Amino acid sequence: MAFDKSLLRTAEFPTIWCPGCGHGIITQAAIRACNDMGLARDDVYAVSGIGCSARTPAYIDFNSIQTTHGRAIAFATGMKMFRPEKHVFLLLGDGDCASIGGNHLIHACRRNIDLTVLVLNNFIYGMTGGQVSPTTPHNSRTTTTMYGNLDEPLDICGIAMAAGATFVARSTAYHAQQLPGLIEQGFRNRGMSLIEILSPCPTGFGNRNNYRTPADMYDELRDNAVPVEKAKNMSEKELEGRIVTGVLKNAGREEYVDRYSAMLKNIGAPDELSDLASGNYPAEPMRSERFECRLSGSGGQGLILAGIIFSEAMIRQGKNAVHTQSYGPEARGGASRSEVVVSAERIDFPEVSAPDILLAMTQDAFDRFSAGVRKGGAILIDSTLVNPGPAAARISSDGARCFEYPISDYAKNTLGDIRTANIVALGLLSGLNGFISRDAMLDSVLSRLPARAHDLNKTGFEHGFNEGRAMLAADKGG
Ligand SMILES: Cc1ncc(C[n+]2csc(CCOP(=O)(O)OP(=O)(O)O)c2C)c(N)n1
Ligand code: SF4
Repeated sequence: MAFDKSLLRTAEFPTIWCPGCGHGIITQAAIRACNDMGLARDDVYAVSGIGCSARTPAYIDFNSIQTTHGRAIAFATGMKMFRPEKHVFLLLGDGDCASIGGNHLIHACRRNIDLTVLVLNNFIYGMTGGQVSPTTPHNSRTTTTMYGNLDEPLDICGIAMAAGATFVARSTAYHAQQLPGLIEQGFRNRGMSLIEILSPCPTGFGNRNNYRTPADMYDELRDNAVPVEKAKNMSEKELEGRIVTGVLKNAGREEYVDRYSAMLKNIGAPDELSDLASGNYPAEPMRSERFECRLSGSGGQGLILAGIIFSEAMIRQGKNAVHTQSYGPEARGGASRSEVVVSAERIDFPEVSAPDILLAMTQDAFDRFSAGVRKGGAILIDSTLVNPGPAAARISSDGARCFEYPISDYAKNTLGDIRTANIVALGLLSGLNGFISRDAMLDSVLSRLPARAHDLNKTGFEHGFNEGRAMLAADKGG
């Protein structure tokens, strides 16, 4: 069994773990499993939530991420969908996995997504000082069950099996020799794998439950373990208080990412995208590899739709584009934001940090976002609703340009339909930015609207485009 120390981030040592804690043994077993499979550093993503167990990715030199408490499976699902070729494995505490994250666990098992979840079950919330967890044994004492735990412990493996995980196993930190093999089987299973590993917590659990030393806790794991093959011939009574170890379930079933890929193929998604990306739309090249756009205002102004249209226009032009949206709980009137990242390259980070273009269609949006525009970028203001006031001088001294147009007034009073304001704004943005093809944007607008709305919106878009071009010419001239 190999152990490649170069996979440890020794600069992070010493670890935070207390003497006798089982988490270090499990970390070592995970590294051994990767070594035995010949996995390179870049083949593996390690994901955790929050807790003593969740510190493990900090000590292993894979691509690692520590996420929020209980949400690691959700993050890992996104990572697996985006990079299906990677081995994504998780290191979760029993609280992380079965309390706050219990729902994510159930649904990941149901989907049979290709994740390997190691549950470091120490029967307690270790990091926060030893509160009761879903796996705390009946009658055990914790800081929140001082007179003994009234609840029965949750069987995490049982839940995973019932919910549809395809590989489920159990072991303990005492069984250090057995662990790498089980973890390797989990990695090799194409689907959801869960390996529960009982891990002594002398500080939070042992001290309160009459274990004299950490070694007592390991002795108990040794003495109570029963291999699953032997357990099959034992009665329920004989199994009381015993730990059934080994592979509890190993049953293949179609994996989620594979099903998703098959669906994309069936609906012809790749062809559809390449049809859209016809690339026959002349436009100036973008100034930078990555271009960010933020469309901000309030609910009901059509900014989410505008963001989708913007992204699709970029794809038509042969670029990659990612659209994200954020809006308040109100259907109308609450803050609304639509963001688009455009790049000729693959987009790894989908969020806008310093936009090249900001559209502000409410005063609140302008006040919140105008300071964050990139140097050399442009702000388009709906002057019907926004007064830039003294901020305009600051914006130009920051190196951004501010353009104003009465978008809402024109949509409402000239076109006679306030709902066209978002399309007028897209016309203005296209006119102001040479790298946006007028034809690509207009085709995207029309493809997203019903035929009866085409004429009005085409008029609004073209008016906006011409006004944008005129403002740009005046700006350059000035
Ligand atoms: C959303 C949220 N809720 C609560 C906490 C506080 N918190 C931090 S770790 C933890 C529990 C840790 O227990 P477990 O997941 O079993 O891991 P262990 O520390 O025992 O390894 C809690 C409740 C938090 N950080 N975030
Ligand atoms: S509190 Fe418990 S789980 Fe946390 S490091 Fe210490 S022994 Fe390990």
